[in-house]
Amino acid sequence: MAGIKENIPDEAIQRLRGAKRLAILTGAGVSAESGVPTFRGKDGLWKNHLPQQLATPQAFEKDPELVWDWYHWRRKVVLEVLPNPAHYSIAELEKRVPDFTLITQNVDRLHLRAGSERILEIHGDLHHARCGECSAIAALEEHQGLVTCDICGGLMRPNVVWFGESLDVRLLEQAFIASGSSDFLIVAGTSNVVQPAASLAYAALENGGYVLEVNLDPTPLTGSATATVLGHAGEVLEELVLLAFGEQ
Ligand code: BJW
Ligand code: ZN
Repeated sequence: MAGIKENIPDEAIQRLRGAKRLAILTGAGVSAESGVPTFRGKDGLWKNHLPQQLATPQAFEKDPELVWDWYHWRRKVVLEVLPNPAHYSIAELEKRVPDFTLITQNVDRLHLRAGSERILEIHGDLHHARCGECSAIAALEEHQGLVTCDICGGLMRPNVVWFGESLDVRLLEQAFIASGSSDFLIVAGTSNVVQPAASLAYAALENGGYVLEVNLDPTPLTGSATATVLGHAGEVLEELVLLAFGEQ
């Protein structure tokens, strides 16, 4: 697309090319071009429910069947779509910079399917359930409706992190170490409003890292990021890899 190349600062290209420790934080916008609805976009609504209201322990307590139906639907959606150039460009960057960490808020596993290996899924994933009674984890396949535990018979829940719940301490620590010690952090396709993920970019900035934001629109991070490129993540990241490392 005309203009993308001109919008990527030369300094970002140089710094990425020379990066020793690269971290990338992704959000729903990175999967948007695959056809996965974002959380806060106008396409995020499901049967008139706001995602922000379904992704809570309170919603599950009140109506577990409704919440499970939404997660089964989302699992089906992500299984029917393919990774896009944003996912593939990120997988390519992992090959170019040996000290690499991908931190994703996405639960769709599209990064894995695109070939990324070093991934911290800090908000969990859509393809597993966790028992509310015995904490057993089970893979989801043809499941529909409420999911019960094969081990104890208890009600299972999606293996994701809802609002008000703590993230896995070990994963979160690794995410802060990776972003805080990175010399280059790309923050792509996230509204950067959900904590603690939204603090990762500031950890990088405080330690002198170059933070390149890629988003369709400005976010609360935009004023603080070293640079922001407004555009589709697939196009911008593909161009960035090309400019920094040549032909893929
Ligand atoms: C494109 C594009 C294209 C589109 N190319 N770009 C401190 C202060 C205030 C509040 C809190 C705080 N600490 C904790 C909280 C409470 C809460 C929170 O952050 N609330 C804020 C909303 C105010 N956080 C929590 O509850 C967290 N728990 C926690 O911290 O525990 C301890 C604690 C609890 C309570 C108080 C204090 C401490 C847990 C957060 C878990 C978030 N879970 C979810 C659901 C996961 C499972 C599921 O998917 O169902 O995670 S919510 C949802 O938001 C999901 C996402 O991963 C997450 C982030 O969304 P994301 O990815 O940024 O998507 P969008 O839709 O918001 O943005 C998409 C962006 O892409 C947009 O900017 C578009 O422009 C862009 N875009 N197409 C490039 N093609
Ligand atoms: Zn159980």
